[in-house]
Amino acid sequence: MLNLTGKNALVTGIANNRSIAWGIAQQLHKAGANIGVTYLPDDKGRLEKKVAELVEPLQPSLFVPCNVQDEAQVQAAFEAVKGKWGKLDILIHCLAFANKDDLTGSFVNTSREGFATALEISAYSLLKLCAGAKPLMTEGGSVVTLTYLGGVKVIPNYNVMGIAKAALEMNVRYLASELGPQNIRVNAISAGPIRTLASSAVGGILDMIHHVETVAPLRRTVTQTEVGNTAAFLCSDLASGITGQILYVDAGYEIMGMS
Ligand code: NAD
Ligand code: 0WE
Repeated sequence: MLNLTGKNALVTGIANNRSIAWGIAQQLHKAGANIGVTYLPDDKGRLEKKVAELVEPLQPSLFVPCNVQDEAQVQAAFEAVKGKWGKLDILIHCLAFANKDDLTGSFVNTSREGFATALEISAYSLLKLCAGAKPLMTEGGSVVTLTYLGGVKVIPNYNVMGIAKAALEMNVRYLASELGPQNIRVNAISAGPIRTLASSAVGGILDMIHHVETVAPLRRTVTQTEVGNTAAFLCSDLASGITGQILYVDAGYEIMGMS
């Protein structure tokens, strides 16, 4: 059975109760894992307070700031893991960012800075977090990241995020290859569209969700809990033979050739 008792799991990307990372954290906790949470610090500490209140029921043994653009914060986060837990078993990478301007209109006009920002936060960060996790995953480990179909097929307005997700998915393969000998598995979940803070900030997400509801084999979208259950599976011994994979949790939408 799925059992994560005694496993230490660091979860990034919780912003609110709609975050996919929150769905994952809850399912990892349910399976018995010890939870550590990182959050994106802001000037007024508002997000910190909100996230702290939200995750309280999971009694996280770690709660640390980690802006992935800040080397020192990333390093400090893993220092905290080392000090508190000694070893790490599970790393959840569940964050992405592109400038809002770059998620509408003309892709060809994406700025140099906008391109770099999206790739740095959404793709390079996986590699950076894996570098921090590697020396702490002394008994092997499992890394799970979140991707989207827009990294493989053209989805209107996803634009530079599509390039970032393509890079993220290739990161998964190179990381899986390099970390495999240490029994660290690296996989991605490609989730169908879900209403979250990030997706709701994008125009037309409701139309996209409606489209999936009419076309996907299961005639619906997926929930944060379903993504969380898949993440828990990937992090468990039940998935001990799986690495380097992109697993679609999208109600089957990806297989359809005509809509
Ligand atoms: P969300 O807004 O809840 O989560 C995004 C997170 O990224 C936030 O917690 C935010 O704080 C964090 N973040 C942004 N910049 C950061 C930085 N510099 N350092 C650290 N953290 C930073 O939205 P979500 O939809 O749950 O997104 C989580 C992941 O799921 C993303 O990778 C997204 O691409 C992916 N995804 C989302 C959907 C969807 O439809 N919602 C579908 C497929 C994949
Ligand atoms: O990966 C994502 C969302 C990524 C995202 C969203 C935002 C909105 C607010 C990254 N950066 C930002 N920056 C902001 O300022 N998804 C998979 C959800 C999503 O985003 C889309 C989608 C879907 C689905 C954008 C265009 C089209 C479809």
